[in-house]
Amino acid sequence: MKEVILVLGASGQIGTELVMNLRETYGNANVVASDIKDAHPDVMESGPFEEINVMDGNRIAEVVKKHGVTQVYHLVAMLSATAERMPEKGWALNMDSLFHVLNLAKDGAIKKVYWPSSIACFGPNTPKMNTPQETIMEPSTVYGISKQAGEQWCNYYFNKYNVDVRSIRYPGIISWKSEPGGGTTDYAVEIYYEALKQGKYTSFLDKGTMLPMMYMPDAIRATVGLMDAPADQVKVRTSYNLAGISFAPEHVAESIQKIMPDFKLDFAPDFRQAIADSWPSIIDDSRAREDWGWKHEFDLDRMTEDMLTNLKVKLGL
Ligand code: VAH
Repeated sequence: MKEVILVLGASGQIGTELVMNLRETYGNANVVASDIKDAHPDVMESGPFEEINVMDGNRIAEVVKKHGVTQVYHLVAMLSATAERMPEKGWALNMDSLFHVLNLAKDGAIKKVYWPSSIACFGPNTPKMNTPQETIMEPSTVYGISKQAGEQWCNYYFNKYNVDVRSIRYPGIISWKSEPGGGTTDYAVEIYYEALKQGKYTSFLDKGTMLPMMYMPDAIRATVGLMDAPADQVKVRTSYNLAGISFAPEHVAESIQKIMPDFKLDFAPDFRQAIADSWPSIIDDSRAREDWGWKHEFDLDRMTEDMLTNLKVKLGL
């Protein structure tokens, strides 16, 4: 049976690159991009795009039927910083949209679902170093609560309705092609733009704020790798811990200064510091490595070199 994939959130930071990666594998016509606004020109010009508001379950079902969709990657979410400003909207968007997609799978309209969780599902009393796959999970943010709840619903739909839904607890993700929006880890993207534009950056997270992070190519490879794994290798049906590199803002500055010695970093922590302080620093992803062969490839310096090289072209510098 031909695989046809629908990506919800194709205009977002991850969706933009995931669509392009999936189209290389499945063929442009077999990967339908969707969002509430137009996506990156590469996405719009390389294959089908449908305008979908994920709060409208009927619209999702209509597009699934129209294109004969077999798999849905549901990437739409209100991220941590934004959701703290509008808790009820954040909860509704993150949860109601997940139910629309899970119920499509329960009803047999689609075969497989990908839905990302986040290290935000952990909270202040979760062990911060080498955070285990199973541990204390008392998130203190709207986004984290929605991700923890979503994980439990994914596990419920797998056990009760045999829905093949798979999930990864993404760390902060860094990329150059599309910018993140509304996240607490966004500093780790902004710093590269500002290094090239201004030669300096003021971080909204303080010195010493170590967080789990990952370069986009690793995140895409992990996402597709999990979805391609044989179902019997996917033994965790809440969401897999995934680790790449953990660093604090000053570590990024040191990495940038190896290429741009005059780059300057200073700190002005804002409300997002409290969010970051509630999250782990280093994640144990041994279960993902054991179950489906995960291994990250980018370290901080290799990411820095790739970010600066590509951003210079993107910014016309
Ligand atoms: C955020 N980028 O900052 C997201 C991510 C682990 C953080 O989930 O909200």
